[in-house]
Amino acid sequence: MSGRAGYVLRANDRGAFTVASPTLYPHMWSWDAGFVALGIATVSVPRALNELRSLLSGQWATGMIPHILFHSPSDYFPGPERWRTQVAAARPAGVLTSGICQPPIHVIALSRILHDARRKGGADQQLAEEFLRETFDQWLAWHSYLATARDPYSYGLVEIHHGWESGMDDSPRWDAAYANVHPQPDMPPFVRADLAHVADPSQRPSDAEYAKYLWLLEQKVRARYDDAAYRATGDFVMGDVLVSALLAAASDLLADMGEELGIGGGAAGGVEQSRAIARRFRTGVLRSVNPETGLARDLDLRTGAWLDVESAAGFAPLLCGGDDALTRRQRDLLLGPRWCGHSRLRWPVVPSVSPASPAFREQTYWRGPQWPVLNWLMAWALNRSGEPEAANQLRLAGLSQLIDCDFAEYYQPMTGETLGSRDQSWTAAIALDFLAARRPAQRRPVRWLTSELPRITPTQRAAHAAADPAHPARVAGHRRPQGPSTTPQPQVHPQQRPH
Ligand code: 9WN
Repeated sequence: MSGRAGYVLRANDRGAFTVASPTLYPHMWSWDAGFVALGIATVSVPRALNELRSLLSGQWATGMIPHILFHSPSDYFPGPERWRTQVAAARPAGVLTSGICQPPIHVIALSRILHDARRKGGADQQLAEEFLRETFDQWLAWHSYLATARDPYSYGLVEIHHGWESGMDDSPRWDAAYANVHPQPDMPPFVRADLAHVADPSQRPSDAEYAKYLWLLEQKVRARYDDAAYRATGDFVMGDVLVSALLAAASDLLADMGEELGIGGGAAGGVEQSRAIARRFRTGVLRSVNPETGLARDLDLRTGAWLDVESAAGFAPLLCGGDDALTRRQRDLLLGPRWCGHSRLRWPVVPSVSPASPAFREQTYWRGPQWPVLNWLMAWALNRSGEPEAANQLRLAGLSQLIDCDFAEYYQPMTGETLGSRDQSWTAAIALDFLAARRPAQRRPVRWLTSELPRITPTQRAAHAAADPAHPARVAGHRRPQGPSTTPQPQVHPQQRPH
């Protein structure tokens, strides 16, 4: 398996970067690149670092890392001519990109690469530490972009402007949001290219969903990719718990690595900024948890409504930590009969939506199928939370699922059938990482929270809306009046560092 995974990554290597898959996704995708880099690090630390270096070449002046870097022409749609990022002053020179972002997995990947490099020692260690010194400020700028431009009212949740930004394009997490997305007749016509690359169109989002994806893209262009302008005019403004949890975890790691190498010191330095970002978003994630289900929830920032959908994003608290009792509860839930332990699953691997949920669809994209990278994330989180046995259970099940070495994009959970693209880079990469299995469990209790978040009550949101014409609640109010959320707001109590 490891030989075949290596061949897949080698075949998808275009020199300084890896395409997400050979035909369906012939470009560099942001969060794919993070997983790819950590997998490649098991074989070559320098090549893994180059992957991240290439990705950073597309960073915008705002700090945003775009979700696609278009290094060469292809039939992928929507390509650069549709994104028209030349309207944005902040776009990078020298490489064409999309104009939205994806989950911030990169510094988590970098910490794994550094770990491998230190284990190998010598030139690898030197290269990795040098890379971190060189790029620390760029990673901090990326995280700071998410923490400011995408959380202007300090709610502790990263605001996303498109389902693609969540990485889980058509997840039922976003059904309520997309119900408010209305493509207008002046949207340029389009022809999809993705369906030519899959065996069965029902594995992909529908045409109606695509029209909405393209309409949001159009709204971003019309706002000239200015986040505040989009906030005031765009149809999709959602607080994403998974992105927020990854930001918290990645910010912790950036601070840890900075401290170890003596980078970004001082009270106003990068280490402190990273710690503050981690605290804010961890608190935001924890207070999104529905006490009844034990799952974290996304927040519709236009209406103030928490969204109860049984998607794998509900396990966000497992990724960022902060509440040991909740971590144990989520571990049991994840391994239990609504999730990995569901009796009809071919492999006990995390599905994108609980098979017990009415929203579950067994072969439609992010509506149920199993995505190996999600399983990797859960195993990583369990290891980090001091749950090595549970983590190993997911790792072994994940490897069993990949035994045919197709390295598919996603899997039919009941039959184990491969779906979507084959030879998907990130699937091969996580197989390499799972196979290396060289890392001891690292218990890292994280309890730092903040008491400084404003409460997301109707009153508080009204105050923010009154003060800011671009506040999503105000915009939603103008267009389609919504009742205030009546969901009780869970309280988060700040806790102290345990050691
Ligand atoms: C849109 C590349 C990407 C992944 C996403 C996955 C899919 C793109 C698409 O492929 O999205 O970004 O065209 O469907 O949903 O998570 O990064 O693998």
